[in-house]
Amino acid sequence: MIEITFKDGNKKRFEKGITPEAIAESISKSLKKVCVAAYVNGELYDRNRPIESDATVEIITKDDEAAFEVLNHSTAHLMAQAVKRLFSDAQFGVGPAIKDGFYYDIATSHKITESDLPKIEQEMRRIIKEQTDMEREELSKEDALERFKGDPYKVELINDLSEGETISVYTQGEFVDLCRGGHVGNTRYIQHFKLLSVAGAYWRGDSDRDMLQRIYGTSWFTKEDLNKHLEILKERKERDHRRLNKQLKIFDIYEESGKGLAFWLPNGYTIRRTLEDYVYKLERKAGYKHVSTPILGSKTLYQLSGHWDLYRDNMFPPMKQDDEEFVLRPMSCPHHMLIYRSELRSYRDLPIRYAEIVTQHRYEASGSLTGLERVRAMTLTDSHIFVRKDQIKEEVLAAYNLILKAIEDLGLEIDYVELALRDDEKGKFHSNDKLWDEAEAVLKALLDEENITYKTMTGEAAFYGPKIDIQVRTAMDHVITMSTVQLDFLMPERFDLTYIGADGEKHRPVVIHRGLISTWERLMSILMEQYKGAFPLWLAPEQIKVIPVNNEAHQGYSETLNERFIDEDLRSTLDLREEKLGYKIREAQTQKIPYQLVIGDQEVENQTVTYRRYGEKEQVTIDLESFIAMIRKEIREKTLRFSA
Ligand code: TSB
Ligand code: ZN
Repeated sequence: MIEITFKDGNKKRFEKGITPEAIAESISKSLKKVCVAAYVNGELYDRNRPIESDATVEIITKDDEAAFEVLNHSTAHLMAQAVKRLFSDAQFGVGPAIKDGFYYDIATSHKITESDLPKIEQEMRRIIKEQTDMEREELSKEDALERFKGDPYKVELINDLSEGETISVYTQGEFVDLCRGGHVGNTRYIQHFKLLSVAGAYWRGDSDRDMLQRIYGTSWFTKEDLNKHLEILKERKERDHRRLNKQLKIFDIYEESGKGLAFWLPNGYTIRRTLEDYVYKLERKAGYKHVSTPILGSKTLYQLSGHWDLYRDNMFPPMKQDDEEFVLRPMSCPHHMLIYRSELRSYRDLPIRYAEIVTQHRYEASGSLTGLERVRAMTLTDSHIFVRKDQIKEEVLAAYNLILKAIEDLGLEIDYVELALRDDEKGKFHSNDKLWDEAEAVLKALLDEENITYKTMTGEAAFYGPKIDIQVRTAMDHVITMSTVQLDFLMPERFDLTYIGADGEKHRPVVIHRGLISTWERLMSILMEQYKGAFPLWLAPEQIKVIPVNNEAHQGYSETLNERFIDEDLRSTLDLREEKLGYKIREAQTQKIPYQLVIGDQEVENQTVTYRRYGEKEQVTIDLESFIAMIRKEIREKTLRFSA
């Protein structure tokens, strides 16, 4: 007999070899029904794995997060078995459970496409009907290597296991897989799943190694949960900026020109220029001075700043010319340090706020590139603010509040605020502990004093200092950084920046790095997803479309209107194509143009306009001057209309 201790401290004796499922049954029939697996002394056990000695046991039921993982991981195995039956040369990499499902990486000569997925699902259902047990077995390293010989991926995984680690394999029918567990115990427990997509994935994420084929799927305990999840996925897909872009034509990325290098198309570039004007104005009001600095910098500049040592992985390699080496800048901070250093500064000059809309390049892993959200060439709404220590708090707060104002004007939603600190990973952060401790303490105290709710993340700081990041959630459920305020005690040291204090002595300033509303690229992806293309009037690439009912009769007045709107700095176009009126109106509708004007006899005669606002049904006729006044007001106030 063995003694089992439960979470609540209760103890009970059982036969040696009792399984979690049998323990659950001994408590109640209904617990057995929802028992998926168990933690036995903290280790994940399958429901059918015998317990051999005294232990604490916590039953995992369907509602626990761990159960979802067990189910999805089991479904990955089931899928692998089905794939192996269909494509007999298939070999397998790793197949973990992930946030909303699972994937498995597969090597096979068959090019797997989405059209294969129903076939694989069908084979999976066949295996479910076979009600195959998933049985665990523990092996020595030699036996494991013997079992998987001829399977290079599994052999590599086995060889990488540390000494003394238990090696377990799971057998279900003819299919054997190296796996830590846990599993659901029998294929019949897998019912409500769907295979979702196929992608390429390098073996162990290393672009120098084999490219495998990855199938993604998702598995749930009830049909309702599965359907609910599929509905969410569908909505996400529809809101994905890469998909919306097909209609909106904001940007494009061409294989021939390079991955992660976005081109701005007319619609996108119009929005970008509008945003540029907006940012310059906002910053002028807040006391920033605008500068412009070169995109190329000498390698020595980046050695001095610390980027070369601590940020090189994110930089494109240097270019050699004559005796000099240059890099494409990944950041503009060093340039702004030089401007600061070029003059003698007094304590009375501070704060000095240099702002620049900076084009920069970063080497991002090709697998991480996502439309406009993560690119390799980007233009950042950047600033470096040089302050005395006694000005840190005020200036960080001012920067933070300016960010909030911009986010509000843009109608965006913040997911949360993050305080990003360093951890002890080598080669990622500068090594002066004293400077780190001071900078981290200042930011933390500031957030606490201001009652700003935030999450702390270690290991996410910049190499030069801690940051406050403002995070948003994308359609694909990625959390990404939109805005940032960073405290830097390092670069002022490395550049030997000083100012003359009231005491006549030299002092060291502190630098605040501030990203206002991210890069144009990332911001545009966020705006597209937020508005699904129905941009508020002030941002809309085309604000007014003038459509004459009849070209011959109404062209003159329509042209007058269009020119007048353009003179008023409104983005208006005239549709004189030989198309049917209904067609033109529908097209303006699908392009989500905020104001569609239909001009006929009445309008010409009365010098009025008849408009329909995007997303609204009724048509309104008003005189021209009132229309212009209304539009200008809507632009000035940056009115948000959630009519997407
Ligand atoms: C704020 N030196 C600071 C600057 O002064 C800096 O560069 N900080 S950063 O590294 O955090 O980047 C600033 C912002 O750029 C990020 O907050 C993020 O919004 C945006 N960004 C970073 N990488 C990418 C990328 N690959 N694609 C698009 N935008 C990016
Ligand atoms: Zn910077």
